[in-house]
Amino acid sequence: MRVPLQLVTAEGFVAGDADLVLGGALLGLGSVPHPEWPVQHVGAALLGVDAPALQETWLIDGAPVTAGRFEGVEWRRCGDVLYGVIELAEDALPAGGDKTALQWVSESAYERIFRLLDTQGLPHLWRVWNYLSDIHGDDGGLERYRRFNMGRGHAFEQAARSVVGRVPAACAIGLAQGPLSVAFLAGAVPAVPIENPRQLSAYLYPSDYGPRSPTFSRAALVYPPGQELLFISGTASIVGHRSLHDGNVLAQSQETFDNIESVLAEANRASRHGRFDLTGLSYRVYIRHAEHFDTVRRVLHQRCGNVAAVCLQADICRVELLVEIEAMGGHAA
Ligand code: 3EB
Repeated sequence: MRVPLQLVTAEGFVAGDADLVLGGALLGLGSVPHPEWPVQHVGAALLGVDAPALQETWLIDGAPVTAGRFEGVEWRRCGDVLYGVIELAEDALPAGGDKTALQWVSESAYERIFRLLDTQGLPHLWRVWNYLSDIHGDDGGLERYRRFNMGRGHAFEQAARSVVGRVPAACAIGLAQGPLSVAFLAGAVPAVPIENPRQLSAYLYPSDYGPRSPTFSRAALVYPPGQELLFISGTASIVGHRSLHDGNVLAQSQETFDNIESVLAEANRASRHGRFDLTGLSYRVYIRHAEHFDTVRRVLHQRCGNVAAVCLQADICRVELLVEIEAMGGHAA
């Protein structure tokens, strides 16, 4: 029987049937075996789970899986859907430029991804997961997240991708350590980008937030064969372009769900195959301070019911933001 593209979460490490696996992520701390498919290591403490790590695995079936390693990008493909991961340490600096190491690896990671996608004939990035260490650290007079944005945006332009409008859903999260890590889903057909009327599009943020605006959409509808998936990007307590409720995790959590509800309503307007509901999505929740976990979880359950959620202690890309939440869902098309 054909398995639609679906994300399965398990405690610890599960070997699984490689013929059905596209790739995945390992969320948590400690060492874990590396399976034979691309895995993004998200080295952040899990909150509210006893296991040291959770394994998320994208299952798919329908065409033979092909796989490879291209310029450091580990990838697997099934039909017209491709998942890949690239991890780049910030130790290689090109000589003589004015780019910092992080800026350069950010640019390089995306350049390699776009070259792979062009080679594979699957040019459309759907969803990207970005992780970098010390996200607020200074990097040649600019915050590291801002350097990351300079590199990412430049690579989009170099690869002839739009930096406004048709851009992928994403998250960009700070971890205590580790290389720049970028995982992605891509396909043959473009994603349908969704914006949030409560928020200025991130690609239009003013230069107060850095010399180059971030390159992501608030959400994306994507179309693997026979399916419609919704990816809601990392969402925080931002209205317009301003962060709200400095120091108040309860109010930030509520504002975040107001934003998620709003972008979900936009997605439902654009959906071709039926509605998505808050209670039917699965969530990844990033919490800056572990002691805020109970408050955030209470708001999550008040707003969404008893949904599937993975909670991680991690840094959000603006210092004043205490929580960021992303979500996904899917149904038959
Ligand atoms: C925001 O709304 C919060 O740089 O890819 C959320 C999702 C955020 C994705 C990214 C950043 C990114 O601006 C931060």
